[in-house]
Amino acid sequence: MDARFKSRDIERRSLDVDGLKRSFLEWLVYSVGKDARAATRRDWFHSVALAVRDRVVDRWMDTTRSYYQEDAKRVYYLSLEFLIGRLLTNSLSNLGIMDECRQALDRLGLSMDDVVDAEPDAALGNGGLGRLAACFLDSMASQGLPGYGYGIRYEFGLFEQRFENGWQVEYPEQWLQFGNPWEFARPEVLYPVQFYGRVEEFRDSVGERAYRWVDADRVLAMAYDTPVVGYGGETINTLRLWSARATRDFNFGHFNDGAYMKAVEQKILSENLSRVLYPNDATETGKELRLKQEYFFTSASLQDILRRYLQHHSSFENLPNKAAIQLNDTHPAIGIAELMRLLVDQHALRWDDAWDITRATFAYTNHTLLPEALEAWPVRMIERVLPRHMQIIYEINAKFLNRTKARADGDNARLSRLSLIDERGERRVRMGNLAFLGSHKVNGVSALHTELMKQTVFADFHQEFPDRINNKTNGITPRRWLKQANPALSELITTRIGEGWNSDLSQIAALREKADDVVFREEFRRAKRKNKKRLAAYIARQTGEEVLVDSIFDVQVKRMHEYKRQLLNVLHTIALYNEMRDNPTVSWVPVTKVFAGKAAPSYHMAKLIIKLINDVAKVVNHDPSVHDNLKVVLLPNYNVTAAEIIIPAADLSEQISTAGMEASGTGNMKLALNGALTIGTLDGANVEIREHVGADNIFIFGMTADEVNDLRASGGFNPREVIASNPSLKRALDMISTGAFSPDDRNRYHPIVQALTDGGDHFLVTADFADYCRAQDAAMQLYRDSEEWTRKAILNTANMGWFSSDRTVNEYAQEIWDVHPVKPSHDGEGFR
Ligand code: 8GP
Repeated sequence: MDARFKSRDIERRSLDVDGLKRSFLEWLVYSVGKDARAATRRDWFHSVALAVRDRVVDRWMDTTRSYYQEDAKRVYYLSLEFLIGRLLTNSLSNLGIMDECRQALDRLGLSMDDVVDAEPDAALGNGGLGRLAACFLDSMASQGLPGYGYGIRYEFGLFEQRFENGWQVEYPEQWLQFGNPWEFARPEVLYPVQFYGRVEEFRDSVGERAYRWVDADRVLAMAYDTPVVGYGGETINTLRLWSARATRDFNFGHFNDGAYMKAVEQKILSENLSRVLYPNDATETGKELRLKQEYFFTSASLQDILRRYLQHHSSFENLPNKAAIQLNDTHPAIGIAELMRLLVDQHALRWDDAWDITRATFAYTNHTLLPEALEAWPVRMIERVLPRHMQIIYEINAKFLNRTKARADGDNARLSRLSLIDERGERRVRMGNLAFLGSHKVNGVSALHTELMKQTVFADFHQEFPDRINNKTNGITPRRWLKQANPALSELITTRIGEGWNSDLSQIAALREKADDVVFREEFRRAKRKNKKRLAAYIARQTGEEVLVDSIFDVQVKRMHEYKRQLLNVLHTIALYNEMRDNPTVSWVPVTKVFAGKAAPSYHMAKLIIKLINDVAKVVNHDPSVHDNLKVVLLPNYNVTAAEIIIPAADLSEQISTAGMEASGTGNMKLALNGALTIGTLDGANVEIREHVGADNIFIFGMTADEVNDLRASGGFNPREVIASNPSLKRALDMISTGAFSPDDRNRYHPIVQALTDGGDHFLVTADFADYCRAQDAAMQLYRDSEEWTRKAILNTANMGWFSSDRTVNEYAQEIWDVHPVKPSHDGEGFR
């Protein structure tokens, strides 16, 4: 081999400081095309990312080869969202070369923070469901599980949120504008995906009735692969995202006729499929383009999965032993009809065999019980866009209902609830029912949520298939959410208990005994304070507001939604503001209320709540009579990167949804792991967090899910009575309704006041207000005793081990997927 190539080859793998430094420079000069003097921070980021990527490629290929050679069963995680965030720190940390990289940059006169900050945040998701998918990728790779993520490579991720005059304004998120150094384009991995057209019936070679989908439009799905680096760098898995390509870039005929727009029209329309992520969290868009996106990535992924399977197999009966496909909510549920189509129409399997294979291959995770978020596509639309799939869905439904009818004793109401077609009003396909029926396992994401699934949306299905529903409580990756986001605390932890917790978070329980150690408490507080200073500086940069580092950082960060009850927090803020003004001589515990979160662009109420928070902030923050004891900030553009700064700095974690409405929550886990105390309702995973951290170390308040259910069933309550009996609530609401926070438009908040009063207060904000204030007071009292507070904070961190997503994916692997870790053989000169 040419000696020059050989030395370069070794260089690409070297992990020492000098080797890294030389690689950075080499990439800068020969790929970015800049000289060190002229390079911008972004140029350096690209050079560093490409150099780091070099160091994972061999291991990535080894991993893929091992899966292939062992013909291992793979799990395919199909998700319309992957909220991965930045990858540089993540890759360096999982490869174990963080310090080496820092030193190499240092020798080049560069700061690691500057380089890290030049990376855009990959926001290919809305919220919890998308972030969970990203945590699962990290955990699958870290556990050595053969796991692939499949999704869409959106050209524009979740919108960038800015505040203009206190209102949310959305801007396009151009994360790919300067290129993406982590991905590998695979122009040769291309699958056709069809839309529209019609179905033709014919007789196959043995004279059986068969169908083919003809006269359809075609779009191509092209793959982009991103390596997913597991902890320790042993396993490198793949996230494969599809991008839409037109079958023909350009119509020469139109161009020659001078119709220049028309010449490229088809290309633009086709490629719109992967243009943008729908910014809807828990509300359905009802748009044809969304349905097409769902089918587009599902079909391409299934074609790819079958291609991989057929490399080793010549018939399909083993598919469920070699592939587990997890549906991340119903967005990819059309895949059930698509796999049936591929098996029956293209591979000529018998219907019943195809159905057994399909059901044994798919499993479905439900992430929300909110009725408006349960997907139901108009039959009319599916008939037009995916005509063959509509027939298949009808067929699945007919066979199922026929079988069920025999046992249903003429209970037609029950049959119509079980049907895949909702016949009330415009006929619609219930994607949840399709996902349930086409899967061998269906899971909820916390113990409470899973129980509620059995009692509510899937009650009839649960009766029909009592073994199908199971629980898999969510988790979070401790690598990103403790090790990387909170170096101060994670270094402290490691000095005491070693670094085993990085790959086995249950080991963090060894910190329990440190809660009684005064020296450790002092160091724990010091780490928290460091993080609070970092957040205070960030707040100042983002909002211009100066906050007291020694105030309680009371944090509510999540999507803006009425059920998450940011309004309850705002009402408490106003009540506290009033108390502070009324009692200026009391020595108050200073409080900083930190909010962040995006609202769906069409969700007017959520946007109005954003404006209200900003309006309240304006009044409170500039009122000298509260002596800086209270500050309110709403940080713009909440995303993974912002979360990494906010979460480690939190003292109090707001998890205050109406009980029964938050499926699980994962922010609650990140905050508790980072030593924040939770103030929360018995909702979602809060219930399990209480069990783990201990009832003494969490502030629980409010109605339970059963109480909420009973109250609603009994016809609700009269919020006006509740308000009249609570003077501080009444005063806060009166201020909102009379324009104390909106002197320029006194009626601005009429819709909010209306919803909380005559509207019946569906989310029970007023009903839970008094108990919430009691819990807030208890938290403030406790904060005065900083030793006791710290003790409880340490116990939170120490008791959160179970909430690692490693535990969660292992449960999926054992109880749903039946996949096992594969140890890749690295025979090359890899590292470590
Ligand atoms: C979220 C749930 O709201 C949250 O409680 C849970 O922790 C998370 O999923 C992960 O399981 N649900 C969604 O993000 C969701 O339903 N989004 C889809 C509508 C887009």
